[in-house]
Amino acid sequence: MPSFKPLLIVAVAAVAAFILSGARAHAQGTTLHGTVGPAFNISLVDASGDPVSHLDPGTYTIVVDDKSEEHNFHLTGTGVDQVTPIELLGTFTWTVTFTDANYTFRCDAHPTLMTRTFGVGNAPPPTTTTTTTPKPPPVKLLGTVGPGSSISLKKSSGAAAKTLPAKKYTVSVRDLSKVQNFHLIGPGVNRSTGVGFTGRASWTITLKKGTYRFQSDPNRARLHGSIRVT
Ligand SMILES: [Cu+2]
Repeated sequence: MPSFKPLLIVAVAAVAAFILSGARAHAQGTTLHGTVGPAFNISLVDASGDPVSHLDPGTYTIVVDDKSEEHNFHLTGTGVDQVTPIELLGTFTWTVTFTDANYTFRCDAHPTLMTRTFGVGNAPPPTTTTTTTPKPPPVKLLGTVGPGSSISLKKSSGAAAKTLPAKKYTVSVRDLSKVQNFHLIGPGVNRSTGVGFTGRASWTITLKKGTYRFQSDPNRARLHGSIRVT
């Protein structure tokens, strides 16, 4: 039956091609689907439609459906940087290899609103991208009364604290006199050392706009000063 032979060869070749393509598809791994738009939606889902939050390392086919002319889909991370043009609509297919790291996809036109992160392999869990600016420590002031008849309030530079910006301060007080005290009075603040007390005190205070006065109560006419807070 000579007519069967070519048919058999074609059939064998077709099966072989099918197996080979299947094997290649397997080697390339899973297909993920990215979507951006309409509105401010951006997503990356797996074959079952679940949002991608964690993947195994490997090679993936990513099919991105860019449904908006105002947004794009930008996938970045270790070894990966793929982007669709903002002004173009359409379907884009990428082959990417993810390694143990965190990856981000976002719209470059709306990077704070439209950003998602997922981890691959044993990468540490993605950290939330809230940027907390650390508060500066309170500025230090040095208040001194005594010895003898003297009172002062100084900045850490040694200059007299005459005008200060409104904020939090730490006042380090040295009361060196048994017959004077250090008393600071003004908006929201009324702190003092004892007249008979000698030693140190530390006050954390918030100075608000206005005028503050420091004095020694037994001698307030002579031993005093003021600060203007702006
Ligand atoms: Cu956008």
